[in-house]
Amino acid sequence: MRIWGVLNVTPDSFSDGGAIATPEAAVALARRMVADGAAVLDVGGESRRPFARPVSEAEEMARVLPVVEALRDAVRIPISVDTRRPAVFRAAHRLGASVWNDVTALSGDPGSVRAAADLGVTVVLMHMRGTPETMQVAPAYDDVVGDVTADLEAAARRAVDGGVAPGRIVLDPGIGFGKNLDHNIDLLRGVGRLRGLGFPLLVGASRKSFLGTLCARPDPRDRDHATTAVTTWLVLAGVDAVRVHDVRAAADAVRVAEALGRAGAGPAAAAAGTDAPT
Ligand code: HH2
Repeated sequence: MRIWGVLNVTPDSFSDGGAIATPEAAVALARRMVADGAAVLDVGGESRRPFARPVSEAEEMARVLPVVEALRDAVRIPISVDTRRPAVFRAAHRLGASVWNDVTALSGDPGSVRAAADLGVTVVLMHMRGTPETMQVAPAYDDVVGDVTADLEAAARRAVDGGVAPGRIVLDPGIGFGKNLDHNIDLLRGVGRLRGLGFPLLVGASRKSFLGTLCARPDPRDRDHATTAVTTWLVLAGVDAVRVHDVRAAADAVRVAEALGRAGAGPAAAAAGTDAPT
């Protein structure tokens, strides 16, 4: 399991808005995330929280590009940029970004698929119904796992048909994007079906509001323990990567869950006395 550290350079992100006001602050946080075990840093300049207002392309560039440039010289792990705009990603790519995280699954702009194909970068195709401004109004699915699987399969096909190499595609069910509490739970429980599409899976549940509802934690910064529980579940479910704010906690969860998974310490083994609980 690989850990993607979230670096939001936005004044209004739902859990950490305004925490990174300068490229220097981003570098300091990035260094800590790398030391804690991050495999990728995901830089975002436009909040995706429900009902968020879009920022202009110029404003997004002004937020993201200086941070990407500063990170390029400071860390050795891949830098991802969370943007729905090909122009922003192209500019970030020139400065060293090598992964495009797109919550619109390359449908946010008519030039998105072309840009991803031209640049040959790894691209995250995330599932969302509607836009951040509208997605939580009345999300409805026949069968959320089946519907998300079909939508992601279609998004991957669109990308491949447009020239994106299949080996460059990562899929993401888009926890919290046009989903209610039950949808999010069903998706996490059924994440194994998404693996059947044959692409690596990234999941971003960190600090999201369904965890606040489940655990009665209205402040997103109080949701890291709940996030860690989800990370453990995702390791055991065979997911390839998680996108989290607290990299250190996730790294510990991954180590423990992978050790338990490897030991085959499931209920049957424990009952047979083949695995001591300590
Ligand atoms: N979630 C958020 C943003 N980008 N990208 C992917 N691939 N998957 C996600 O689940 C995802 C994402 C929302 O979380 P965050 O970045 O913490 O907040 P905000 O969008 O308010 O900055």
